[in-house]
Amino acid sequence: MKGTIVKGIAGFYYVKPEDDGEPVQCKARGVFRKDGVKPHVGDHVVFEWEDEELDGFITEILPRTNQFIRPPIANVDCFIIVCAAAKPAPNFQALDQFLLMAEKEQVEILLVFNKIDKAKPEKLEELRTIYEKLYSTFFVSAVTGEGIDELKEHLRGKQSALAGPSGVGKSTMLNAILGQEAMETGQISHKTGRGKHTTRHAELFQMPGDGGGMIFDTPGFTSFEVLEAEEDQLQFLFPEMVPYVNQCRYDNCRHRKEPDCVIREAVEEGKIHPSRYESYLYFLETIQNKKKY
Ligand SMILES: Nc1nc2c(ncn2[C@@H]2O[C@H](COP(=O)(O)OP(=O)(O)OP(=O)(O)O)[C@@H](O)[C@H]2O)c(=O)[nH]1
Ligand SMILES: [Mg+2]
Ligand SMILES: [Zn+2]
Repeated sequence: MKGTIVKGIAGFYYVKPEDDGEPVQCKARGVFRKDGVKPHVGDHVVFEWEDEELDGFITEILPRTNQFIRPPIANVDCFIIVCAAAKPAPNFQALDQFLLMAEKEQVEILLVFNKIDKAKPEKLEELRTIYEKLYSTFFVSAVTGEGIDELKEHLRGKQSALAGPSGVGKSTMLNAILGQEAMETGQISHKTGRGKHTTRHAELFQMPGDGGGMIFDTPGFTSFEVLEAEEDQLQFLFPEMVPYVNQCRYDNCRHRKEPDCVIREAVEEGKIHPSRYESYLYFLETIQNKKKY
């Protein structure tokens, strides 16, 4: 039988059969351990399940389109990058870091600003100005449900992963999309600034209704390896910079202080937003500093 791993806990994998039905508790054949392959949530697998009273066995992991280490998930078709429009106030640098991670993977990106019920109109306008030209952008409230239906339409038939800092409302949004309390959510702790019900394992949920669609809720993508990009590749992760690449006076222009830099000109002319350029400079410096050690 074929299916998809929707959860992995303590050596067991829960495989949702392709032709529907409840997930089957499975073990992985020892052969994977020997080959150093670990089944990931999101993997499409072949499994055997002969006795309904007993566990099934995963016998084969089908080829992955992509895979991640932290969290260990596979076959992400689309990243839903979630940022709170308020509570906590958006941190552009942190948001851009999530966007860069997704850009590196060359998968579809949806940008969702949540908690619009708590945000000032000026803030929403600012977010719109910076990001709407760059990404498919949605403004939603996971609590009131505003904007959720429109977002849902874009998730049909894909495996989408929620990503974004802790406490922005990823799990709450997942519950709103699924129309059920699938994941525990929590107040943000004042001490740690993190959600109290911080998601601790990756899990893949089936969207209700026609057209299917599966959504990963994950514990934050904490280490992105964004900063392992080569410094000359960083510019390609900013979609608004791509049209200008290779047009500066110097071939190896890093778009910092070099003369005749078209990227800096584009910033001055308002074609690239200063906030995004600042992020670029920040990540460039971080990459360069990292190389020194
Ligand atoms: N006002 C308002 N609060 C929200 C909204 N969405 C989520 N929250 C609240 O924000 C807090 C954190 O929500 P979670 O869904 O747990 O956040 P998370 O992104 O899953 O956090 P981690 O699992 O720690 O990564 C909870 O108290 C939610 O009720 C929203 O649209 N509006
Ligand atoms: Mg969560
Ligand atoms: Zn330049």
